[in-house]
Amino acid sequence: MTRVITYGTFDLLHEGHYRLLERAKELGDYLIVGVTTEAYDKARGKLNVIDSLATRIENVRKTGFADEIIVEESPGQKVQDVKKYQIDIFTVGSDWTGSFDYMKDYCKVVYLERTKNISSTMLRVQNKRIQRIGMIGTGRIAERFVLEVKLVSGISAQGVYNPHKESAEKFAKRWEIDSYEEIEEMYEAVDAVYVASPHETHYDYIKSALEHGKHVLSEKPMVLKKAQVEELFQYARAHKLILFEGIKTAYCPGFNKLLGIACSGMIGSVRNVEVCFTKLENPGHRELTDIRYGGSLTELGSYVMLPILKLFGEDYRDIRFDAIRGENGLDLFTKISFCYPNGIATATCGLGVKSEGRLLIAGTKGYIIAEAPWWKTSYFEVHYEDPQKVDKYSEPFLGEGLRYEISDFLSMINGRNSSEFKLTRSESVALADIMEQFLKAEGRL
Ligand code: C2G
Repeated sequence: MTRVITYGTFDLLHEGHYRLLERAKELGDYLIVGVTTEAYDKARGKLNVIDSLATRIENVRKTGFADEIIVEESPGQKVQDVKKYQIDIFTVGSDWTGSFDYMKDYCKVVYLERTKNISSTMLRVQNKRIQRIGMIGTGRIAERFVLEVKLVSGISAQGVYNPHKESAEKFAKRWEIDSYEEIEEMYEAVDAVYVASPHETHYDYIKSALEHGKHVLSEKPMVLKKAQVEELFQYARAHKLILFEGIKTAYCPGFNKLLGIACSGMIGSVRNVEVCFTKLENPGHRELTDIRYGGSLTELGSYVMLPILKLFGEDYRDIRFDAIRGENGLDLFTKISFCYPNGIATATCGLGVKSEGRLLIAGTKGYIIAEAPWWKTSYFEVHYEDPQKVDKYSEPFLGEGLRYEISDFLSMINGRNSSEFKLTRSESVALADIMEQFLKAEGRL
């Protein structure tokens, strides 16, 4: 008798899960299914699991494929289970290919092909609780995105579009999703769209996705002109669609904790914010060769301006840009100085000059300091006049951190707007406005 085991969360059980269980059962005579506990999913960074453990177990039971259902509570459990239940084959979907090769010391390991797309018929039956997202763009950020989507329950990466057909096909093959030759094909297959194409193409893609009735999560900077961002938000609102700018820092738990403390009075009234983020970029990359839309500010400006807008607001009295430019005129190192009625701030970013990345918030009673990578906030300190007194705060930042924004985007689609304050529409408008002012001053717009 061949004994097979597989594991999963099996939240909002869909046909991908069903097909996996069906084929797992066919691999042998006796199938054991391990269903993850809430605590284990939390520990491994899976967000937004909706069904309770009891419901998920019941749904697996109802498929009729499991001969036995167990609960998975910790990372080391799989090896123990294989020994305990005398397992011959461990199987899991191909989205995990390679991750469980260590199990080969204990039993045979089979990666079953992941189900690429989830059909609309199934979703109708389920009351459409799973959002299928299509991606525009196949760059580095799109790769991170596709990995992180996997860790948010209730959303599934369906496919990818890139006008360069070959890039789309290559990407789709690598990540086991569909690729579309025509963008219209993608719109038909998805509920939401992730825009990760070059900056200057965002506006047209966002507009067309909204016009096709799709919710949109756009990479930052969403759009480089104030009037365009206002127009898109207006359209989205009028058509009851979510338009969301993906600045990952804004949604990460550590950063929100930091903002909470900055506003709590612990450091008194905030009077000065100094933010810096530099990332030396390969001179051959688009960021340093696209002489119209490249450069430090368009690339990193959203991150460094975020804490300032969050803490001081959008009504600055004065703004000033200083930049060090490369031979092609692009800004390699840029400083924005803000004057507010009750405070001052500088946002510094660089692709061609390295500096110490930090976020420093000074108040009338003390200051907060978060060192690089503060944009993935996981640790910060609060200091006071008395140097002996230091309060230390930490908060996990999981993986690439995109899962937080994806989870908040999903909540908004599902009608829960409690995350909207993390990056408001007017903050997105202010960001676009500042980028536009800079690009105009540089003679690039
Ligand atoms: N799956 C699939 N096709 C999909 C979605 C999921 O074949 N479109 C498979 C996954 O590869 C996995 C199983 O269905 O084998 C359960 O998926 P999830 O519930 O998302 O659980 P997962 O996070 O993959 O848990 O210890 C837990 C396991 O490591 C895997």
